[in-house]
Amino acid sequence: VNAEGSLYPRETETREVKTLDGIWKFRVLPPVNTGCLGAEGPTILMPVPSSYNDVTQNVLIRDHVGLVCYERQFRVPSSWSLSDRRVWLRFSSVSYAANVSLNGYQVGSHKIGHLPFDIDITGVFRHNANNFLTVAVDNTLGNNTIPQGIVEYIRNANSQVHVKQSYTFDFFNYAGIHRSVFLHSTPKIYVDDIKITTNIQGDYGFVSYETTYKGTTNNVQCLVQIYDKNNDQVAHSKECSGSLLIPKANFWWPYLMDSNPGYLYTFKISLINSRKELIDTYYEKIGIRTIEWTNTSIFINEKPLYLRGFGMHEDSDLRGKGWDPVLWVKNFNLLQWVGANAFRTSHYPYAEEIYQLADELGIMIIGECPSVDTDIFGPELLTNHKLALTKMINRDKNHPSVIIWSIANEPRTQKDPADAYFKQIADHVKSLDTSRPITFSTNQQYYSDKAVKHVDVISVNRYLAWYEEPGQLMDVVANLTHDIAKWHKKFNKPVLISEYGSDAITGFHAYPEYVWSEDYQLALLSEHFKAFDQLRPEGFFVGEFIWNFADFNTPQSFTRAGGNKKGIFTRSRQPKSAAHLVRARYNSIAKSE
Ligand code: BDP
Repeated sequence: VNAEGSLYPRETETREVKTLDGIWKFRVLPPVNTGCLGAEGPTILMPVPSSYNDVTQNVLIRDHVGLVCYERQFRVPSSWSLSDRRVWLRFSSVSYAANVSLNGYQVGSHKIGHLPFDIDITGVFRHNANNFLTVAVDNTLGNNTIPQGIVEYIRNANSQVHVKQSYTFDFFNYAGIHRSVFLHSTPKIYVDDIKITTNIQGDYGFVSYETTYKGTTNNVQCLVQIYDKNNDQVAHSKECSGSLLIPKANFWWPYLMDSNPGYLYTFKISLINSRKELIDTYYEKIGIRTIEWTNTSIFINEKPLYLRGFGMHEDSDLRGKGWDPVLWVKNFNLLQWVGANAFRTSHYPYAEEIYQLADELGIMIIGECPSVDTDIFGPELLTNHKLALTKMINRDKNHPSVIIWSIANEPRTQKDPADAYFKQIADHVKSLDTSRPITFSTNQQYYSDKAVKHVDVISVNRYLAWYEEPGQLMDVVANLTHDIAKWHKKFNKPVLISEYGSDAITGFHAYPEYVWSEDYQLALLSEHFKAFDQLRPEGFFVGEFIWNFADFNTPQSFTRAGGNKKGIFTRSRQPKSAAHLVRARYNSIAKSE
């Protein structure tokens, strides 16, 4: 791998992008094979992007553990073969691990699905001929992968052995080429990265930027220009790194807090050679806003924030975790319909296009790294966990929508080693970005958690009247208000509830309310709302996130009826009864802002 893929592939005056999405060839490898090169036998058709699990009629493909191979051919435009060009392959997400070969040679490999990687194939691809691309994908999760899993060998009474992947997290371990694959071309000397941070003062906006380029040691000049929504230039500079002032700036505001939420400027960087010729140019959408936090509150543009939203998943029928613009434009329409202003990318970084939509619509994101149920806190896991955070922050750092980093979900923070482990994780994130607060979702108690002290915001997952005392709705308000207040009292930090909810089977009604019915989900949410309304005036409670936005698939278990049914929308994105209640609440909170 030659690059960590910080810049999204975009067409500009100097760059071209082709998609390699479409129907690829696919085969499942028997366990004896260690790679795809030389693999023989029939292939089947497989769409990219998609998880492979739910596309076929074959249970062995759905539940496969180990390697699969994706193959396709492509040709490269002759203009890309010129000596001043580079040609790249960009994989937006291959879960979990990928080995990429081109024309029979390995050209790159990557671990940690959910995050992109770029491979420079200049000098390797064939000009004027077909190129054979093979991607070996391994979905195996072990002790030191992020997230962790266990591979078991199950022996039956006839001594036949089969392999089983087990894991404690509660979503199906979908695998495959999950997001778009791009073939793209940049100049040989190219803009490699851009880092933006913003500040405000009165109605002034400040944009601090650092740009880096690669491919030469010669003197290259930069030209930085910032354009507003009408394409009028509002600032410019010849410095490759610096700070620009924008008078009367339009700030980036969240959805419904302002009549013009999600205002984006375009940051343009151009590299220019000594003959004053354009070498490379790239455009990044940016929002001007500040995030600040104290021991009680989070502020956006100096205004206190109250977050109302959901934990979500990348999940849908047939495509599993495959990026799908139809699904996500619908998801954002539903978020707006219901009046939400935020969601958490539980439990991994989502497709980059999703953050682009959130930037544009003013929906705030708690960006979570793919560490779920972190346990056995060894040095190798720590290294991989830090790497996952580095890659995530590298990819997502410029999105105004991302307001908080979540470093894990429900790690086993009651254990002593979690203290030192999470101190190092938190320090690592702070060394990369000090402009956003950090959190993780804890399911521990205020008296047992050993790691919350290392983060800025406390996010609590609680399943009152569901996993704890199912059916006992009458105690929710008293117990939840007591619990949340204790967290603040002990740690003196802002607190939000990052998960709560109950499963509801669409169309199952039971009144008086009974677990698993739509009526029970509605009543359970409404008891929580009473608790939140008591907590808000206390001044340290900063947000409520329902688990979950929509129903989603999980591993098979007798506690899951066709997956997790805690969505307020079904898996096909239709509202359950509770959605209407949430809509009334979220919109009325928005009106009071
Ligand atoms: C929480 C997990 C979440 C699960 C949820 C549930 O953070 O991933 O889906 O429980 O059981 O503990 O519904």
